Amino acid sequence: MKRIGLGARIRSLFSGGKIDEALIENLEDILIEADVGSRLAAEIVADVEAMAGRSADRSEILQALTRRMSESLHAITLEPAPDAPLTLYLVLGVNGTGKTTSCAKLARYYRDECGVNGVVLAAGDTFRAAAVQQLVTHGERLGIRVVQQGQNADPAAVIFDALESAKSRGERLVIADTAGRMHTRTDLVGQLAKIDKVVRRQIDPAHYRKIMVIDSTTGQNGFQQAELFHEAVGVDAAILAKYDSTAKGGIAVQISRSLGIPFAFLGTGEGYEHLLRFSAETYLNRLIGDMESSEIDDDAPA
Ligand SMILES: Nc1nc2c(ncn2[C@@H]2O[C@H](COP(=O)(O)OP(=O)(O)OP(=O)(O)O)[C@@H](O)[C@H]2O)c(=O)[nH]1
Ligand SMILES: [Mg+2]
Repeated sequence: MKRIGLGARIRSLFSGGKIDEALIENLEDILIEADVGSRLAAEIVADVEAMAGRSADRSEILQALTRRMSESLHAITLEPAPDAPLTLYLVLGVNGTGKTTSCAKLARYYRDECGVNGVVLAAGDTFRAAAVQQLVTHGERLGIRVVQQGQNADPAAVIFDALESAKSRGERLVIADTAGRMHTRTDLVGQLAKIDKVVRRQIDPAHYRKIMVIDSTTGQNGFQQAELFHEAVGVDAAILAKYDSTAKGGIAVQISRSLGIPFAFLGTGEGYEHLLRFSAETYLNRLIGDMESSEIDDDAPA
């Protein structure tokens, strides 16, 4: 899949060579369109303007841009501690962001790439029968055990069951899916807080993380989602999903900078292996791209 990256747009902006007021305004617009957020966009542009005074060239401008964005990004490595008997990752977010797919990707990643012995999936989205089935299907394809109690079961009970059975089997990581819920629905977000409260009694908080999945194609709305979930339950880390499907994705900078939520992974496709560990470099390479190439090829190895 090809997309026109920010870098290509910025490159064409500077192709005339002359750095004037119109160009600076255009740069600000491009950054805002990429969901970097108006405040940070203004800061970056102020940097560029300062450089323009001493006739900066294109590569210097890209450097300033990359540096400013990098400074705003927090990355986190999420891995079960080697000495932890059991770790729980609770995956949450609004509807359709990529939670269930991310649960499956995480299960594969921890088993195959981190060598975690005993990874279990918990079907904590009990709102729809199809949601349970979706996770069960992933489990079958991956050869990973899925704990489920069917539709309408209490999600906290499903996760409890997963933790208890994992303990007795000596398994080390439970990844729990949850139902998608609108961030604006306080009752639904409240239910999540309840799950969190119940679960906290069963697992050592040092080995329990809440991971929010943000859909990079939803734009500015992703910021409000993160803000409200963070207020309600405290988000430990985020996954920026569907990063392959947009030339935007600047929302991660805003979320990281304003809310202090670190990013752990990037979702870069629908396949199980389409999960990259988040780093400012990987993220910005894809967002801004290489000034020398006009397109980012998502099929290329990361
Ligand atoms: N291109 C692309 N598609 C993705 C990615 N992650 C998830 N998807 C797709 O997004 C759609 C929704 O994914 P789900 O995992 O079902 O999302 P969800 O958050 O569990 O949805 P609900 O349970 O309905 O709230 C599916 O078609 C996935 O294949 C990604 O990183 N890239
Ligand atoms: Mg789901």
